[in-house]
Amino acid sequence: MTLQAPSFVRHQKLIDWVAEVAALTKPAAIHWVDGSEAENQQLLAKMVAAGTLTALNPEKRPNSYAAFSDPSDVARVEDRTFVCSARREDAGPNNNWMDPAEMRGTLQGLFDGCMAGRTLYVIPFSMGPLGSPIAHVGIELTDSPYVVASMRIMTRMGRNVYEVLGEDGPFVPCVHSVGAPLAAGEADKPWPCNPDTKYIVHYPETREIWSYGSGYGGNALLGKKCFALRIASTMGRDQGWLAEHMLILGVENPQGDKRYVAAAFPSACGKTNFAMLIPPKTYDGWKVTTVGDDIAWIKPSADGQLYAINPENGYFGVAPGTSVKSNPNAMAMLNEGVIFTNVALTDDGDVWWEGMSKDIPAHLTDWQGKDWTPEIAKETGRKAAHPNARFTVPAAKCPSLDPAWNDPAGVPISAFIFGGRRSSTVPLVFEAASWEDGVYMAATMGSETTAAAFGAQGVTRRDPFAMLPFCGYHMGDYFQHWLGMADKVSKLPRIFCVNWFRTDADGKFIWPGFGDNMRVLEWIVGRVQGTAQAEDSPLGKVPAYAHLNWAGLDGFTEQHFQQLMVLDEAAWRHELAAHDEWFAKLADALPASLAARRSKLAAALGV
Ligand code: SAT
Ligand code: MN
Repeated sequence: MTLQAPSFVRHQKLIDWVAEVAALTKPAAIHWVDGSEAENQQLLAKMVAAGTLTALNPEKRPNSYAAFSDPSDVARVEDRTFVCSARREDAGPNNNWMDPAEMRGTLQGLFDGCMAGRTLYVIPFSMGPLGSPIAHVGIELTDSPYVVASMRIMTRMGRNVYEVLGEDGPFVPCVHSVGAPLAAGEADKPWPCNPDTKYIVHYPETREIWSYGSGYGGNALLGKKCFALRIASTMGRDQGWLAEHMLILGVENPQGDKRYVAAAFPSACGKTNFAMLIPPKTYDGWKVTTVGDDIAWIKPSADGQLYAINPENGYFGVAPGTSVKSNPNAMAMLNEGVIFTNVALTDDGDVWWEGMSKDIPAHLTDWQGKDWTPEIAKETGRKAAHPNARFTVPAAKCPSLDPAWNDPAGVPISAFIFGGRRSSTVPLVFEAASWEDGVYMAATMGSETTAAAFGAQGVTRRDPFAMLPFCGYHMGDYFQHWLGMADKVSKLPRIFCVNWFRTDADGKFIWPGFGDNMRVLEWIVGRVQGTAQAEDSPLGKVPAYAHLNWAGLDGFTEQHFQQLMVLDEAAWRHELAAHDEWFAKLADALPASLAARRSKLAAALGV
């Protein structure tokens, strides 16, 4: 094994750190990833030979692959995710905490020799456009070639990152192992991982990430939730900016007035679909463009506005439910050059998942390699694709990609939108009367659990700012940080709340959703531009029926609209009690102004 770094790496501290991790993990080889196409092809071929990847039929889906994970390794593991700040109270009630010294001891034991028989890959990556003042660099050390190929899509990855780093530039060190060392001569598994032991660990003070035992998604692609949200949120707290679980989209009206909005939704609330929305036919001359679908880094600029970048370079989207109806742009970008994980395979070497098409194939190989037919599904309830099956695809392939998506300066944000999945209580849309009111609504946001999520269905959980699993410090301090942004920028974005998921007495969605969300978006940007009308409500400003554009929407009446907007007294009494329960968990860290806002809201609602 050679420790010799290639000539394009001139950063001695980085070279020393790689040597240190290699001495601990004892890999068979070290590969300094350069990000080239030739290297990528070699890795892909190696994974096909190892059975990790299945090459799809090139006539159906060129340059595309399917991976199938171990059944123990299919999603983020929140109960195995830790924030190890020096003080327990800094991690807050929203994180699992362990003493950093104790955790380092545990991990030292686990990482000792954990890469035996494997290659240690050194991945240089930039979250955000290279050299952007909003971007930050990370280095991930991993023993998974699947992670290398995925990081090449999801981040700006390759040797030019070393030019940004120079000889002593800052980077976030990320160490990842699948936790499955190989004895001499031992055959590898197609999806190596550690079924019994998983740790996803963050040290916020030293800005380090250590991940053990999983090869899947946010557990292993450490630039995503671990760095871009948990570590970056603490960097934002210390440096005066925001790292958020938000999509970013552009809306341009026929007059050419263009605005950008950032929107936070919990999982399974249609974030990727909203980011790639195609307006209804009657919206001639309107354009919706995509900057990002999952994460936003937002910094104050000299002109008094907040500017956002998408720190990612690709989409790691949920496949099930993605169709030409729900997201035609996503379907178009999945035509080639995609890595799919845990989808089903058709008999002619293509992919399929639940909700992809009305016609259900007569026979499939499911994500676990078993025969699947509609009859088997009916009998056993077995899904062809795992509910958390994913596609990994470069952002550049998105047909609605915004021209400024790669702009190092970012895009100016005019509005923040917060939304959860609520079958009752929360109206289709409202505008907060002030920054503080908006922070209150985001801080108390709830969402109903879905069949895809672990636990009981239809239970409303608080998921403030859609950041509950991703805020790397005490949620009460995070709320205070948001409140404090009001002093950092002169042109604050407006704050809006939406709910696409209200249901009628039969449990059916009242709002048509998807492209028709444009009608709500038009009102939101109209409010920002000063052209859209509104009336007062206890929650803030709301549209009357006549204030929205209904052209071309058949079968949706004023009565439906009123059903979506009604404030039910009993439901809101219940809702405020849930806010109280959640706020009680934050104890002393709850900002006083949010507690005060709660009383004002109760009075306004008359509950
Ligand atoms: O697995 S990821 O964290 O990357 C995706 C998600 O859970 O939203
Ligand atoms: Mn997400």
